[in-house]
Amino acid sequence: MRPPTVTMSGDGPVKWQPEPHRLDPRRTAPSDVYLIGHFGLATVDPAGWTLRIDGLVDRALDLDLDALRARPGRTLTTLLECYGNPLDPDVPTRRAANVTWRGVPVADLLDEAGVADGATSLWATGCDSGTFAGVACTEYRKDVPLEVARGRGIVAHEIDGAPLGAERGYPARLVVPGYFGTNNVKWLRGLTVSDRRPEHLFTTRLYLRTVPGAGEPQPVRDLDVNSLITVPAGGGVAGPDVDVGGWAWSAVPVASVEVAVDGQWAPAEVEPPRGRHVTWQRFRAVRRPGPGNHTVAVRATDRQGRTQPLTGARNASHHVVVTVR
Ligand SMILES: Nc1nc2c(c(=O)[nH]1)N[C@H]1C(S)=C(S)[C@@H](COP(=O)(O)O)O[C@H]1N2
Ligand SMILES: [Mo]
Repeated sequence: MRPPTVTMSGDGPVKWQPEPHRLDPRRTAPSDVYLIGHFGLATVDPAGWTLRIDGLVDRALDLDLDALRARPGRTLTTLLECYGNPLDPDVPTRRAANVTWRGVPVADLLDEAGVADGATSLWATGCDSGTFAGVACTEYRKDVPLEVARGRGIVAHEIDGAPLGAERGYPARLVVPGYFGTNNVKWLRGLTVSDRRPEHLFTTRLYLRTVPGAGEPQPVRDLDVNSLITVPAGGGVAGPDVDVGGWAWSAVPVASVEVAVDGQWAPAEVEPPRGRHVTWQRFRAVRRPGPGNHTVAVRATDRQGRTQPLTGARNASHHVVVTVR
């Protein structure tokens, strides 16, 4: 197989995100979905592109885009959230979106290839390459536990009913609902079944963290508990009532949300979880803080009892400053 023609955008990492108030609709418009490319953005010529499924399989598969699209697809809506800059992992970046994807279940592709006994890991490789943190890489690569990829992963080729754009990972990307964005490999060219984790900048050197109860740092996978204020946008508000709203989410359902005005926390209303995959839950609170400047903050607690920290963490409480007239 000849490699596909890939053109990199060229000026190093790409990062873009919308203002939080643009995330108020339940489903994020594709043009409001934040954008990350460690090496820049890749443009892949579909003519020479295939998705190769290989490694510990009975028969390797090479699927071109028509073959992928011809397979039975599944549509799902789930949360996409960036872990943040892996070189600065405690800084909140608040890059999140709720996205509808369509693609082919990883399970169907694995069944067709036939997975050998003893396989535990699925390596996902992108077409992009370049230098990140001073390290030259011949590809972007991540690995996910085989059973998780089989249980809920899809190889997505559509976003919101249209082909993925180049910025979103065209021709195809891996989507693993409930896992941080970094695992959702764009410009996907390979899925390799293995019995071990791959050594790579983005698997064993970056995107690791210490978790309670585990000695070794663990790869960042399951989403943290987190939330975002989408209204008010900050700045001036009419008052006297201030409507506060936005989204809360976690790898498990969110149990409660609190909203604070000037440090006084009180419960907010939060809708029940919906859907089969991790998605965000709307919260709402009405406060009457009186004229003047006020800090409005949110924090969520999930069903595992995890609460967002107020400061010093990637998922620290989000706040806006409003002036009530
Ligand atoms: N091939 C490839 N896939 C990638 C990345 C990348 O740099 N290269 N960045 C990852 C990160 S860190 C995130 S948060 C998501 C962002 O997806 P989006 O740009 O479609 O929002 O893509 C992931 N997949
Ligand atoms: Mo990310």
